[in-house]
Amino acid sequence: MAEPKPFYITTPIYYVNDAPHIGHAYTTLACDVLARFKRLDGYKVKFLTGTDEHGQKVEKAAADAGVPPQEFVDKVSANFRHLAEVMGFTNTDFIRTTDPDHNKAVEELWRVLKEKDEIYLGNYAGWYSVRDEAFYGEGELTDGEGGKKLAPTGAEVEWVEEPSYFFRLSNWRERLLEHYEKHPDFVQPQSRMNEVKSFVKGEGEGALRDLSVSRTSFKWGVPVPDDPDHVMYVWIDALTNYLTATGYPDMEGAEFKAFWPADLHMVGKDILRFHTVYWPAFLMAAGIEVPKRVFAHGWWTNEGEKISKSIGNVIDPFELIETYSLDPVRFFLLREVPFGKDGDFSHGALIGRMNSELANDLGNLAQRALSMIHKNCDAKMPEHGEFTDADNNLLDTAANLITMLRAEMDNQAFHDALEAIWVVIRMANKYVDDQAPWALKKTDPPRMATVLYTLAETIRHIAILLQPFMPGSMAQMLDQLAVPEDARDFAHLGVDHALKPGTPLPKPEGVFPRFVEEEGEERAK
Ligand code: ME8
Repeated sequence: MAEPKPFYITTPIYYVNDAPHIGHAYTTLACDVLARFKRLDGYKVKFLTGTDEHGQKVEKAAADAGVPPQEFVDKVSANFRHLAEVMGFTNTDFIRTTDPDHNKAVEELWRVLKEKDEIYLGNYAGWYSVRDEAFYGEGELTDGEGGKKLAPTGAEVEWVEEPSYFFRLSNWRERLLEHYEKHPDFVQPQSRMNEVKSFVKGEGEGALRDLSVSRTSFKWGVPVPDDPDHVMYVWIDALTNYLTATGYPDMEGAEFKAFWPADLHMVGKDILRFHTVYWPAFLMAAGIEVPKRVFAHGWWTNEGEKISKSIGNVIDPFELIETYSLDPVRFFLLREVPFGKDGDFSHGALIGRMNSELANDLGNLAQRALSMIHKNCDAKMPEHGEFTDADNNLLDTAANLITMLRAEMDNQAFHDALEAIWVVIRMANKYVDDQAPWALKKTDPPRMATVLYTLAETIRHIAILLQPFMPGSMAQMLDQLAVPEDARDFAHLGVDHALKPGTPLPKPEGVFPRFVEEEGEERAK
C-alpha cells in the first residue's frame, strides 16, 4: 500500500492569559474538521495547536494575578487543553512557547538570521500596543478618549523608545510580492490577498519598514542569544512554534521532512499580516521553505454587537456546549457563516438550525427510514430488488458528493460542503415522500424494501461524510446502520462497500432531538 500523504495544519497559538472564548473554539474547530476530513480521506495528519506564553501582556497578567509568570502560565495553559477536550479536537500536538524545545528552535532561527545579517541592532521609537503585541505606524492610529491613541483594532497604543534589534523586512518587499504572484493561493480568501499585497507594496501606510524584533523594557521572553538584556519580540517567538513542532532545527529529521512546509496555517483576520508578511519574510531570510497556504477567517459578533471583555458579552464555548451539546455547536459555527466572512452569533439562529436542519431534515430522515426498516423488515437491512431511475438518481448523487466535498474542503469552504450535503438530505426527504414506502408496505413489499435500502445506503454516505463535523452523532447513526468501525472512512464510500442485506440492526433512536427552550430561560450571553 502507498504511504499516506502527509498533511500539516496549524491553529494560531492562543494568548494564554485569556479565558478560552468562541474565537479560539472557532479557529481550532475549522482545523479539526479539516484534519478529520483528511484523515478519513487517507492522509497522515499533523494538527498543531497550543499556547502563546511570553510577552509583555502575559507578564502583566501574571503580575496582576500576583504570581511568577511561569507559575501563571502553567496554570492557565490547562484551560486550552480543556477546551480541546471538550470540543472533541483531534490535535496531534499541543505546544507551549515556554517548552525548552521551543526556546531552542527560536534561538536557532535568531542565530541563522543574525549570521545572515538579516538582524541588526538599532533603536526603536514608535507606537506599541501591548494588547495586540504589535507595532503601529503613526498613519494607522486614530484618536481615542482622553487624548489616547488607538490602533486600528481599537487597542490603546503607547510610545516606546528603547534599544532594539531589527529584522531587515524592507529588503524582502520584492521577494514577498514575487511569492504572492507565483502562489496566488498563498493567502485566502482572495480579498485578504489583496489587502496583504497592498500593505507590502506600501499603498496607504508608506513603505515596508524594518521590524523591531526585540524588547528591553521587560523580561518575560526568550533572551536574545549573546545579548540577554533583550528578549525576543513575542511574534518571532510565537510564529516559530510551527517549526518547533516539526523538530526544527533538525531539518534532516523525519518529522521535518514529512511535514514542512505546513499545508495550512489557519488564522483569524486580525493576525493576517504576521502570518503572510513577517513570517514568510523570516523564513525566506533564513533559507527555509514558506508554508503553502494561510487562510484568514472572519470574526463573530454576539447578537449584533462586537464581542469584548469590557462589554462583557464574550461567548463561552463551555456554556454553549452545556446548553446545546457538542455536535450542534460544531455544526452551527461552520454552517451559519460562509467561512472567511464575519458572522453574527445568536441563540435564536443556533436553535433554528438545530431544529430545522438537524432535527427536521437529517434527524427525521434517519429516524423515519430506520424505524420503518425496524418495524417492517424484521430489524434487518432489507434485500433490494432492481433499482429504478429514482433510486439510482439518489444513490449516484450521494456517491458523487465526495468529489465535490474534496474541492470545497481544500478551499476551506465548510459552509458550501455542508450545503452540498444538505442538498442530498433534502433530496432524500423528497424521495421518501414521493415513494411513500408506508403505502408500498401493503401494495408491493419488495419495492418497499428497495426504497428503504436506497434510503439506508444514502444515509450511510451522508453519515460518513458528516463525521468530521459531528463525530459523535454520526458515529451513533453509523452504529444504527451497523456499519463496522473500520468501514467508515472515505475509501468505503461507493457501491463496492454498500450495506449488506440481512445484517441485523439495533433499535433506532433519534440522534437529533428538537431543542425546546424553557419558558423564561435565562441564557448565557
Ligand atoms: O493572536 N471571532 O492569539 P489570540 C472569531 N497569540 N475569531 C476570533 C474572535 C472572534 N470574535 N476573537 C478572536 C494570537 N478570534 C496570537 C497568535 S500565532 C503564531 C500567535 C480569533 O489568543 C483571532 O482571530 O489573540 C485569533 O485567530 C484567535 O482567535 C485569538 O488568538
